[in-house]
Amino acid sequence: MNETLRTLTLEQLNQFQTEGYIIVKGLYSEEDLQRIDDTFNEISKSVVPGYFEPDMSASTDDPLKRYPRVMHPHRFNDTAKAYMLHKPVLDVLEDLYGEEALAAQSMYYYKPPGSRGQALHQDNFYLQVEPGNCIAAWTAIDPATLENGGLLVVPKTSEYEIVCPELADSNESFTTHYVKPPKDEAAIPAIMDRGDVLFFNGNLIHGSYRNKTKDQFRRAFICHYANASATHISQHYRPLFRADGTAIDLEVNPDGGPCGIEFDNVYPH
Ligand SMILES: O=C(O)CCC(=O)C(=O)O
Repeated sequence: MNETLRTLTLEQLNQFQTEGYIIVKGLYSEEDLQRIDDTFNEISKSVVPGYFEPDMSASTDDPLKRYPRVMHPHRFNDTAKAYMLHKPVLDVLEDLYGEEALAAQSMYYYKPPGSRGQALHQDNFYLQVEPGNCIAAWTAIDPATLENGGLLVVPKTSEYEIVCPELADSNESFTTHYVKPPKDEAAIPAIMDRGDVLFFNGNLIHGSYRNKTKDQFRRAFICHYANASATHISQHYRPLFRADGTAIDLEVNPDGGPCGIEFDNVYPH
């Protein structure tokens, strides 16, 4: 056991470093999960301009019109902010980074029955954390399966460079970017129980298929973090937050990324 690790075993740290992801159990109590359920059930009933803009009258042609993802709930809801800074999650991140983590983003996906997935992509294409990388903490609020459109990961692509995306199939993905996995690498499902947290590296290719069930939502609370020694991030993720809830600002990353400066990579991830 490495003395400097707070919560992970050396084996878990090695898995993250070689595969690009790990699933950690037991970071949330059922009481925490119930509080998250209640908070986002309440949010789903109203419009929050700029962050959650459902079409309340939507007929059922696209279930995501009624239940789009909630963007940056920590900017308008204290419970979301508290769970973005959930200490057991920050402790894992500190082990993964080898330094303190700063919270950059929160999101909540309802992913109702029948809704499209999110094509394969790489998070640090959007967040542009430098030097260092972003890490996602993807918490399953419902069990995540292949059938209900749980998360897919392409192992070891954490070693793959950030590439300029192609166009996604809009019949299957609600986002427009698609990153093709390297030859001979395939996406595999991360099967998770309610409350499990999947941590993955910002270069890792990941995404999700359609929710093929007729009656199950596939809810997830998703946060992205930067290492405290990073100096730059894309402008959409500022300010960041320290564990004590205070805001901290990094410089805006002027780098256009692998597509060049003309490319619209500002789509809010
Ligand atoms: O939860 C999903 O379906 C996709 C989420 C995702 O890819 C992300 O947050 O980067």
